[in-house]
Amino acid sequence: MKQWIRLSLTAKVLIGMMAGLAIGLVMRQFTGSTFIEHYLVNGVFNVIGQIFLTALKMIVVPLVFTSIVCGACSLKDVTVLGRLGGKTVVFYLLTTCIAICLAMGLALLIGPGEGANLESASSFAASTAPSITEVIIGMFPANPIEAMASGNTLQIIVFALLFGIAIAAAGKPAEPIVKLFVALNEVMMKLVTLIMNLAPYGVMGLMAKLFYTIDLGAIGNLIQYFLVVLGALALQLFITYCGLLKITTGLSPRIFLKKIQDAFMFAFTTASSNATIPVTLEAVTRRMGVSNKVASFTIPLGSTINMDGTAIMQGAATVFIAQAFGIDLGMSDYLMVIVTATLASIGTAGVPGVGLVMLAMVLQQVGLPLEGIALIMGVDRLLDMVRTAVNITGDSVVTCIVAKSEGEMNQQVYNDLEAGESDE
Ligand code: DAS
Repeated sequence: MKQWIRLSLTAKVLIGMMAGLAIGLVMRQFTGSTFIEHYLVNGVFNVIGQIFLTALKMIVVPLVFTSIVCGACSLKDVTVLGRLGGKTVVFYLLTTCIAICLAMGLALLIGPGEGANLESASSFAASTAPSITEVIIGMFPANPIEAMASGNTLQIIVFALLFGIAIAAAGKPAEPIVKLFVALNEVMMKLVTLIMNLAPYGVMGLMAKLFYTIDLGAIGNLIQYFLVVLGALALQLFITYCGLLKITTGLSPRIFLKKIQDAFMFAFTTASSNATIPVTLEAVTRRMGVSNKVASFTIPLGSTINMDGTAIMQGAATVFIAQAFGIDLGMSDYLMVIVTATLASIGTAGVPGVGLVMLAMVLQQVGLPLEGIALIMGVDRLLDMVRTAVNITGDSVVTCIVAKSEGEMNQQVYNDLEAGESDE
């Protein structure tokens, strides 16, 4: 027991993950047993996993609201926010476009769908592509309470920014509110640490159920597609992000990768950028020295509008499905995929499986058979875990780049490998 307490959170999560995987594979040997299915898979393991996920999601809205209000009201010069926001969005869109081009280039090179010769059959219910104007207008909440109740992250971000700026503009009379939100933010971070202690158990439950239910047969057929997506995700992680970080800030990518690992693991096991916001915020502020003023804006914003991992899946899947159904796509089709997948990621909330739903929108845009999605559904849950981890890593890299350029990063903390190690 004493050894367990001394272990780092990442080690505990990894042990929880391996234990869940092993339990899931052992339970597969007894598929069909009512006891296993009812009391274990959909009972104990499902409950533990869902409680952990729900607890993380429970704190996203209050944490995002308090940390952005805190960040915004400490911004003395509103133009800083304009410059900060502009830089953030430009880098988010840049990394997403690079991600899609990487994925489509790799899929065209490898040709994972070549020779499948599938025929088109039933259709897949698709959602319509939000136009640019709809996305922009939709960012402003008609009712901020409803935005919080429905977890509309983009609308919460916009309201919190405006509310925080108004507090700063109100000056002395609003000082008690500033103190209140600073205290609230501290409390929220403490709540994050408390909930993170549930992680190893929650992760074990999530993985046990996943490896009991996943269709292993499907993975054999799609191993090429699976490897293409993994390859593109790895290129984005180690080439795009590490290259961008080094070139634009001179910061060490090795230190960044070491310090992002807790958030990376959380995103991997929860497959939800939104649920991982608290952990990502802690990683970039306490471990990398980014000021809350920047992180409280860029991280929640990134978990909603910046999903490079998802864009990689959509780019690779589009090429894979076109090849599998023997459909030749032209350059204009590929450009349409880039625009649609980027828009799709802007309007997509960071929750499990949402990338697959938005893929329907991308396929429809280029006239590909929607049932192609059924082809990749079997392996999507596993890929969702990896691409979500890449999504939050992209958010964190851009946060470091923007913070460094704004002089809002304590480089001493960044370079200190022990800084902000989560207290076990
Ligand atoms: N799971 C989503 C996220 O939280 C990504 C996806 O579905 O592609 O980022």
